Amino acid sequence: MSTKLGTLEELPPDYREAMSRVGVAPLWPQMRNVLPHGGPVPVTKSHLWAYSDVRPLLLRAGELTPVEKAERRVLFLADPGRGNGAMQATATIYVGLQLLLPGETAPAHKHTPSAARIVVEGEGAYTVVDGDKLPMHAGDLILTPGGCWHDHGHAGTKPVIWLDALDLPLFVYLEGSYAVEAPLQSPRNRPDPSEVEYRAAGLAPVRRRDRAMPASYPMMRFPWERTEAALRRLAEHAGSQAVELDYINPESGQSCLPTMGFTAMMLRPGETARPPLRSTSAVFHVISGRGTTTINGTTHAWDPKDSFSAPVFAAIDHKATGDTPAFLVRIHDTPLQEKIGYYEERAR
Ligand code: GTQ
Repeated sequence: MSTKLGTLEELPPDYREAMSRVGVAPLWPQMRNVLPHGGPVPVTKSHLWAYSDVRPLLLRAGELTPVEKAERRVLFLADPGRGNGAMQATATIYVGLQLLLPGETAPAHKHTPSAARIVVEGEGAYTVVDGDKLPMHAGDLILTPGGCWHDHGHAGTKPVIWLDALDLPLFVYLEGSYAVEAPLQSPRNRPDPSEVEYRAAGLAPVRRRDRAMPASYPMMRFPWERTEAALRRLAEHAGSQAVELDYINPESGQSCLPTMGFTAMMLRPGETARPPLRSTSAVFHVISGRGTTTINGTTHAWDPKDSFSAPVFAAIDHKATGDTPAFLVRIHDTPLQEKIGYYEERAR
């Protein structure tokens, strides 16, 4: 059933002109572009961004552009499938690497897109989210959900670099992306909820009737130390199963952000992993360890702190090549796709 559809050129010039004049166009010459048979044709092209390439450029931005002139000093990962300067790594995922130098602050704002950060390098930085001061240690996942105030500060002595993941492309597509600014927040003088209320998986604070329900985002910080320990323990009993943990909202059990999903993965030394084809695109960020990932036939060799992208329905094969485990975080859009009744997996 693959009838060849008519083309624009087959139509008489006067008819084509008449259509443009009234602002209409025929569907059939473009039908297969928007509804290809059998599966989508991804625009995203898989790419590896080596930290050793990006880091010096980011540090140079620290010399070239004061934070006051940047608001956020970020180099973003541009999908080669969309041409140079595309502000997205995949269809839905924006990823940037942000530099904050000792003593600098990035002013408070809130915006409609949601963000999460993964700390890549350096100690002493913090993000204040709706008044909670969240320390940033290597590997930590820190949420700044849409509508939450956030500013960044750095009380350490060496540059701090973290990865930002935002659902910015989606909000730009919705024509819904905007920000509001405010002065720096004065943080509460107490540790953030991940250190107090949500110390252990499966335990949540008792709420009295006279107390409001918890915020929709009760826990904004997921310390890497606990994530790695949980993965290592899971690995001891996982057999041939993938060692993976999703970051979730501890009160609702849902994904930690509305559209973006974050999944921590451990690859045991020598392990190969062959996930199903998924309808979600992804950006993988390497926390530690070394390995290779073959995506649709192209092999990326990765080192700690590198990031690489995978288009929708990509055939993915991971392999840990070092003699220690490799830890990665997969950033994806499964929560969005599930909400719109679409998420799909196909066996390989
Ligand atoms: O740190 O708030 O990479 O607003 C892009 C937009 C980071 C941030 C980005 C932002 C931020």
